[in-house]
Amino acid sequence: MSSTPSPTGPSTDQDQAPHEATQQHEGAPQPEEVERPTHPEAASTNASEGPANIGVVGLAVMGSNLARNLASRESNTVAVFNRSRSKTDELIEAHPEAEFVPAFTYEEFAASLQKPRTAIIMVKAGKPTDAVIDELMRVFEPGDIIIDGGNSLFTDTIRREKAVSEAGYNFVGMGVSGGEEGALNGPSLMPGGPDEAWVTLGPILKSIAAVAEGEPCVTHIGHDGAGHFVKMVHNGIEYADMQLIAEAYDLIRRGTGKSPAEIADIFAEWNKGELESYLIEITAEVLRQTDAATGRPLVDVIVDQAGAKGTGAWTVQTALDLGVPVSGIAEATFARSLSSHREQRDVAGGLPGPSPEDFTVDDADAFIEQVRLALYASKIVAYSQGFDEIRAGAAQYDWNIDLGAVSKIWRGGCIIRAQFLNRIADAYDAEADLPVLLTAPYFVEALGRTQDAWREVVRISSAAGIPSPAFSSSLAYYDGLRAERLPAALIQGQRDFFGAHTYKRIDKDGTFHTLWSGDRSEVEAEDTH
Ligand code: NBP
Repeated sequence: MSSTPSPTGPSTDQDQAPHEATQQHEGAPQPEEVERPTHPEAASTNASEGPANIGVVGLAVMGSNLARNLASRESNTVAVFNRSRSKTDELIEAHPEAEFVPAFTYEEFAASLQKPRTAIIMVKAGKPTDAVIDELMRVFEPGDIIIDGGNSLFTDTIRREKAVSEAGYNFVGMGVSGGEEGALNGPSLMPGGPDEAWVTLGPILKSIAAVAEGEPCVTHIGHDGAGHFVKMVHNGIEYADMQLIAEAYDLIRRGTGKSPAEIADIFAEWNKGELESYLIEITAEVLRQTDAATGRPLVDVIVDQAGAKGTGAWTVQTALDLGVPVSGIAEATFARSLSSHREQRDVAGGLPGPSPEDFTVDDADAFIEQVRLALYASKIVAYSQGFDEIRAGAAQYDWNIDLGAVSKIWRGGCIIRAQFLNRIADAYDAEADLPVLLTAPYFVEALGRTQDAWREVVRISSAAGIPSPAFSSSLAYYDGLRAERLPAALIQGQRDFFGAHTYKRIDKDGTFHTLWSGDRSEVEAEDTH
């Protein structure tokens, strides 16, 4: 398959393994529709078919863990293949209990699978993925199902789906979240692709996905690139959530002088309430960690430059193309970039402004509660913006995405899993076409009770010279959204002045232009907005 250039697959540090999977797949609904042999020996009676109902190509950490997860379900027999033989041998040797069906050529791999052959590719996004698809198309037959479980850019998935389906195969781009631990114990799965593939694939994926409140964390997101699109936005929201948590920590530390270990206790306490989430949970663990070499808090010996693998940037770039303001995700992405420019920060260190070192609050407990409320309000904005982007993407690419179902499959297995996602599911259950998530009654109530504190935290951080880009931008977005009138009117006037871009009037239909360099009278004009 010809390959167009694409960013190398992001993921690892954005989508790292949950340290402790809170939602395992124990009790996952078992496949109902498909009866499969459970052991290699119990091979199909059809001599042209192999014993395995599912195959995995690419046996690095994600592929081998996903293969082990699949093999742990009685309903699955798993064929495995890797480019270099050693990884396959190691997997077979280390996990005899899994009863894998190993293959050492693509031909053997195809022969080991029942029809329709179903194979999940777990290799690097970009050219490696295209190379494996080409190989599978060479040895598979029309009707077989090729699944890309890597972190591919959704537009690549759309391109691949078109090419692969034109050749008669089914192609599914699938987002996999939860890192290596999730792959092994129960990930959140976001498959796209055709309905026909979902019939075969659905029961297999349900057997391995994380389970949240009795429901497997997998749903058929929509056609072609829908699954990878939703995974991309998931990662973007993850950026925003992490930045907000980091800002909350920074403000509390500077304002109250508490140690990282003391702040760990605060986060652990927050994790019992409405902020309960995997990211809050691991924040407490990271803050509590002491560096063995120096005896200092680990967070104090880590270089303050945040890395990124690219999904945040993809989310923002796509949002710009779609015209969706995802300011929280953008600020979080840019905050990482800013942190990484150490050379600029060194030069700019002496710029005038208040010194964060001089900042203390009088009432530490009251301030901590204000920060908690600001975090919750900003988090609502970040998720609302992310869901807006999914809605816009669905409209643009003609995907029928059930936003409530998306929020449900993020409740377990993935990095942004959180109690809070139940509230989002409720909101979309009550109104599937909700135009703005934060206008759902539950969130209106939450924003009502949090916003005084939110404003106060933004005011305090600004006065103290402590950067809080995600808190501040989410508040600005919120106020922009609820404003009856915006200064965009002036911008239209400016655009008309220098570029004759025209404007609409509030009091009559039509499109107008002022003759700025003439007598400044107004004329009706063609719409050039
Ligand atoms: P890698 O991305 O490092 O994939 C390498 C594996 O692909 C190796 O085993 C390699 O074989 C094999 N491979 C095959 Br088969 N054909 C290949 C080819 N033509 N070119 C290059 N490699 C080929 O593995 P990973 O870290 O397990 O990630 C797999 C996918 O899962 C990636 O797309 C990643 O972005 C995604 N993902 C990762 C996470 C995470 O937290 N790590 C989370 C979610 C998604 P070899 O042994 O011969 O080199």
